[in-house]
Amino acid sequence: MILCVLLAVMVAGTASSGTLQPVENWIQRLAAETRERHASGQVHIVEMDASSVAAIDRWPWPREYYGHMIAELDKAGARSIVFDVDFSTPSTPAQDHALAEAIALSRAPVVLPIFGQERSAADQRQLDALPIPELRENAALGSVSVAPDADGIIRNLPIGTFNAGAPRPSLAARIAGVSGEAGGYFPIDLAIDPETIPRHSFISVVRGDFDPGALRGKDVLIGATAIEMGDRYAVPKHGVQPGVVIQALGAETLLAGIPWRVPWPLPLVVCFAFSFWILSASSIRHVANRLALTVVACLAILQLGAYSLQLHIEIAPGILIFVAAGAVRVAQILRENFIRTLMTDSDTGMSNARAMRKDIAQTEHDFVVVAQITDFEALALVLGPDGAASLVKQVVARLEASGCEGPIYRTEDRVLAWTTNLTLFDLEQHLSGLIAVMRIPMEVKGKPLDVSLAFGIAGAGGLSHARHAASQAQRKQEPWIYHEETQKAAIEEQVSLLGELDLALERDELEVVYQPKLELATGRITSAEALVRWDHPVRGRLRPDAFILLAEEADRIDRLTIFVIDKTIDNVIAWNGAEMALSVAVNISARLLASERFAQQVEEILRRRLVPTNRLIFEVTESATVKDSDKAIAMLERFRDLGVVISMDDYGTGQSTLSYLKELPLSELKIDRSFVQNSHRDPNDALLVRSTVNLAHELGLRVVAEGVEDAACLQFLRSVGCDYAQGYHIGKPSSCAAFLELVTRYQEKHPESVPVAM
Ligand code: G
Ligand code: G
Ligand code: MN
Repeated sequence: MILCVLLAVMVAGTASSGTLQPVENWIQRLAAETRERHASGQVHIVEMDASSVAAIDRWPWPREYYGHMIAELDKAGARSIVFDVDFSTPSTPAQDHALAEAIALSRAPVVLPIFGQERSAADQRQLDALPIPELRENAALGSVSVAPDADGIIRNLPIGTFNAGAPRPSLAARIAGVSGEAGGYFPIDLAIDPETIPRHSFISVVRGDFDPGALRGKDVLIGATAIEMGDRYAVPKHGVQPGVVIQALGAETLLAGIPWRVPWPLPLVVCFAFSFWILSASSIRHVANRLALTVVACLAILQLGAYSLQLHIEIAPGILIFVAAGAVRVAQILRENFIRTLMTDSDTGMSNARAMRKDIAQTEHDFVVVAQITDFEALALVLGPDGAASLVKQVVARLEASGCEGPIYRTEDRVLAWTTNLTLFDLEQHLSGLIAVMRIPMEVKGKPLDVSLAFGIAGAGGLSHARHAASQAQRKQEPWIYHEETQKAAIEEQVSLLGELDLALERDELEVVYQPKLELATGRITSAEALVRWDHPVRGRLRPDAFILLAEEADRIDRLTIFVIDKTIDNVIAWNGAEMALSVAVNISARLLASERFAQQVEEILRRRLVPTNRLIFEVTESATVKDSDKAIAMLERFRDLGVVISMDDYGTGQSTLSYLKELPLSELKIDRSFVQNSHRDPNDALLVRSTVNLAHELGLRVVAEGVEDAACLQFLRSVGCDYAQGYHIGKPSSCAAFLELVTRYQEKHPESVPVAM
């Protein structure tokens, strides 16, 4: 809006200073080039041409010749007889008299010229030249003054002028019989072809050698066309023309009606309104189209106006505002494009760090999250540039599919970043979800790839802090790290959560749910995994990854685990009493394997409660046993001696070899769900699952596959001889009652199965 007004003011300023006149002239001339009109034939020219000059052979011509001319024309019935010949000085009295008499005798009105000119180069006062008194006695007077433009070209003729103290109509106005204001000008209609104005040679007319019928009722203009007589002016389109022809063109113009000049401010205002349309174009092509359309429309209106309404529209400022608007818009678009390129990662088309810095300065958010792709450089080397880009896009797609709302930026080759308004607590949940999702291998260019992310979290606007935190996380092999200040906030949240966890443990607010394990040989559910849940009064039902880590770090994990074990034992004993021989697995955190206090608590419980042997399973992870190997093994052996079955959880995600596992007092191996889930369709996973089952059997271990999500997967596991299956396909973690219902349902389906012996 402001731009438009500014443009309009600038254009108007230029236009009123007259600077645009050459442009206006050029456009008008261009428009006139394509307009053609025949003269009406009402105006005839009698040329004082070269052959007349040759025939009369004297200069000035004796005035009786003009007298003869008047007589001949009058006889032929001319409507008016108009001279563009200078009679301002006397010739011989006889000659002057002869002409004066002819004028007096003529029935058709005779018009003689009057013109003003500067006295001399030094004295610019106007000197008026009138016909001598004797001649003007019976003649009308018409002004033949012309006013060429600054460039010496005649574009306008006067309607009338002030000469000798009185307003005088111009010759053209006299012929056309129009009246107007002295000092007013009208534009010559350049469409009229001067060649179509009928002409007669002076000498032939004087000799009576012409067709009198052709001149009946016509207006006849007499003037010099012979080159030696000078009196020539330049007009647009038609070049240099004799003065008389220009007068005739003027007369023809006025005969069609007085041209109406539309001064530039009006078209400028109209164009101003339309310039918004150009300024709102969205691409350079649109600008070009709209500009072309508007300019063509201007020219069309110009032409149409000139043709049908004799309008002379001053269009240049209007067109200029279109051109200016177009230029401004193109400049804007180029600038926007440039900025967009600056803000775009060229490999992926994603927004880059520059874009993010700009955006996050303007949008409300609580935290900046950075995800660094581990070993990106190595992956990029293997995949090539386009492979690397497609890898990044896949990672982004996963992030988005896992609920990363808001735009994700690629701030560096291996770095993705976004902002979030989640609380730190919810953010951590989200990030653990993302880490889990990333465990599923990607496929780029047909190659399966393991991609992992390290996260950095910082407060609002802290892109580089988050970035730094992410690279620390990668170095320290932690899932995420906070930038210091954010850390404080995170700790505060955790401290309050910890207090609540203590309270929940005290008030018995934690619940244990059971996920069934299906024994493939019998088709029965013979076991379950106990998974803890916390119904938080504000945050709703919390899954263990929301608080297990906290419990571990705040040294509450033993208390929590003992709680779970206690609940589990309650159930196992109750089920046993109901003739249901079900075993239950409890997850044991790594650090508990180093806790003497925990071991004693377990011993105490098992001594106190009569748990059938082998009904309680402890699931431990590889990393738990690797850390302080000897101590962990000793601890596990202690548990085994108490009648607890030891199971290796999440097998496949760590580094340990099966031969190392031989050292451990294991009875069971759980293959991690990231391998199981796709084992029936991914040959690599299939190979891993099959060979693990075989080797585990050789070591005397039974094998549990976790994460079984469909029947095809279950079928595959049967085919490779896997012992147990656990996963959503069989049953989700559910309450004790729901779990028992499921157990019963499976038992009814397979009643003939052998009883479980464990
Ligand atoms: O299905 P669920 O979201 O409950 O399990 C998430 C993770 O939490 C699993 O890896 C599981 O091993 C762990 N987990 C569940 N319950 C307990 C528990 O009582 N103690 C420990 N240490 N980990 C648990
Ligand atoms: O690490 P652990 O094995 O203790 O983990 C058990 C976790 O696996 C729980 O979070 C449980 O909800 C989840 N889980 C169990 N079955 C399936 C399954 O079929 N698919 C997926 N995606 N997760 C499962
Ligand atoms: Mn487990």
